[in-house]
Amino acid sequence: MPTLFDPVQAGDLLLRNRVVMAPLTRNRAPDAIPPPLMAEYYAQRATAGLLITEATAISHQGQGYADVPGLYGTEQLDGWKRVTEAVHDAGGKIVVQLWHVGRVSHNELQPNGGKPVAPSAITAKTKTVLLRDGVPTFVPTSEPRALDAEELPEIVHTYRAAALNAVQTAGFDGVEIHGANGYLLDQFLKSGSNHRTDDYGGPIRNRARLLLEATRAIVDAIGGGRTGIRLSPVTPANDAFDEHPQPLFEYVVKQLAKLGLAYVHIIEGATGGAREMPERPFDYAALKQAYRAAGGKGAWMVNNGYDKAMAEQAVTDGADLIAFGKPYIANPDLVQRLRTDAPLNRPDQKTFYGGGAEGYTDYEELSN
Ligand code: 8OZ
Repeated sequence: MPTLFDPVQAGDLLLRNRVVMAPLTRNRAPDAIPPPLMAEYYAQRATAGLLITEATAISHQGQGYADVPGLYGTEQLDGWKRVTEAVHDAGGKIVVQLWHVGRVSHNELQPNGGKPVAPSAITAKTKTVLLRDGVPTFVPTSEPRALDAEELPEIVHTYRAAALNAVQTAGFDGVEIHGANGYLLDQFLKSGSNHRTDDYGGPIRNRARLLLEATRAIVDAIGGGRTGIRLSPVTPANDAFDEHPQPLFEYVVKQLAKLGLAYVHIIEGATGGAREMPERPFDYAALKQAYRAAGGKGAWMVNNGYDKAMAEQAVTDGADLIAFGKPYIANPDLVQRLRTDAPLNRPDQKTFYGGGAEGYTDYEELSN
């Protein structure tokens, strides 16, 4: 029986253990450019089997928050190159999370101050963060406009271009498609945010179309073995809601099973919150079974509130990878701490979003 600390193959990626650093938004990239400090931050955590970067915008239109990084400009790519080199020098593997926020944005962050885009013109009941006089400030998201069907091929193309840039220019080992947490692809998937009447709305196969088109385009460009995807069937994050998530997500993973992905990454329950929501039940074992029965060979990655005991149990139950979020903010050497049952540093909420080195690169490592 493998343990959390044994190597595992995820598509083309041979990972040295099953501990993954989950994507964590940290808002420390002014002008969407990863600064040198970010290279230090990720390199400190390079003993993870896999690092997944913070969500990274594939286009200006895909931006939704102050000081989050992008992957569409030369300086952004140069900044990421510094990150991937530092991680590789430290012996780690790193993929970038490809992000289009859709309606979770604000006019002030959009090209020419325009409306954010969405499947339908329905404002998300959620907030984003803008800088007001340099101070990160929560503000309600703006009213979006519904995308024309004619605009969707361009968005698919943008995902493809970002994946190519990620691998060829920025030096990433692969990409993770952000299909979770109420952002664009999840907005299309779910009935609460998608009221379209064209080929991209209505029945499940239509609502899943954009996510699958984007995934196929990326797989075509960089190979399935370097492509992962993150899904959150029942999270309420960013006003996400679907009436029938079980058949929706079983359909999605059955289609993904044909694409030879490196991994499928599932957020169980409410992102960063409750794993069980009585009002939103979901059968995760059935989801995995649907993927495997359809021929899916990718690594199965689980996330949300795991500690060592839960992670070991999940590996015993057949999960291939466990993604840790908040523990990775405060414990750059999380793998060693888990291995030796050392106590964990506690993350400081005040420095999660924005700022500099404090609460970012200054968490203590165990002395060897
Ligand atoms: C926290 C703050 C802002 C964005 C996600 C990208 O939930 C995020 C995010 C998280 O996936």
